[in-house]
Amino acid sequence: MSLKVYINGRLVDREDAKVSVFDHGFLFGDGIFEGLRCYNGKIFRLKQHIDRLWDSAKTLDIQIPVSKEEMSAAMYQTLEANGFSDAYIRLIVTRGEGTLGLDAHLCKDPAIVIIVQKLSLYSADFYDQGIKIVTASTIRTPSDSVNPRVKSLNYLNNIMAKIEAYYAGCEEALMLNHKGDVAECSGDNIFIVKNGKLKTPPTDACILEGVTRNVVLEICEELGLECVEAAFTRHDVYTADECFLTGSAAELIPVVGVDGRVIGDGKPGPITKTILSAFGDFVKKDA
Ligand code: PXG
Repeated sequence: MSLKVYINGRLVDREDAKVSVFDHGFLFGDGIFEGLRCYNGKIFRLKQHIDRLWDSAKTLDIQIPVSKEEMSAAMYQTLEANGFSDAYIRLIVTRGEGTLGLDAHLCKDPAIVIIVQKLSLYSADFYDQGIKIVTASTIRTPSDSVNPRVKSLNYLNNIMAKIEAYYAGCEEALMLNHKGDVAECSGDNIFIVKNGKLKTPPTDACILEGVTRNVVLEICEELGLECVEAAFTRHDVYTADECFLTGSAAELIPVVGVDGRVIGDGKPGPITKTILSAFGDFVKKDA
């Protein structure tokens, strides 16, 4: 059976899932998206993803043509049409068809696309042994440009950083902000651990406020682990005891090397493992 893709209220076969070349999402990256997970038939942190999508739309002045409830129902409908109870969901809203010019107000009908997929981003080895990352020369856009808190379709900055990681033989790229502080990775948020305490960059450090990041903050509170949202630099990453990344696709992945330096003893640390296992429990409990 061919994969069914949702486009503007219709479920179509993958081969027929097409949008107009005049769509500003295609012409300019003018749109927004979310990457969600469905575990055991329930979309994880659905409200947080939907709220973030609506916030992104507000800033970009895109009028989403359905209600939050309708959008949620459309995702469940797409999962059901494909018989998936565990899946990765890509939800996309573009500004819709317009002219070749930049005028956003000529785009009258924002388009909604939902793609569901079976997914595991990194191999099991990476979760057991950790990944290596490298600092990219491409920085996050400052918040007075398109704010990185907007999950827009324009991911070229992140893609450039990921290309740098590829050529450096690393799995992810560490991105700094315009102040030189650590922001996040190309598609994941970052946490470091030092002397039993966790740290992650604050939301004003030019990061996407990750849903998984926020779940980890909750888990730390539940487990009585101290975790602060505070600015830090690469020095803090180099000298950390442990480091890990978070994202809906990757969930939680240990980092054991950065810019050629070994983090801690070069193996996923105890706090990372504790949170990784708590995350698994959290997902099951929530699902
Ligand atoms: N930062 C950025 C820049 C992201 O794009 C995250 C953090 C994690 O956010 P959530 O809400 O998922 O915890 C993301 C996630 C990929 C990929 O291939 C990642 C994302 C989107 C598309 C692809 O790793 N976004």
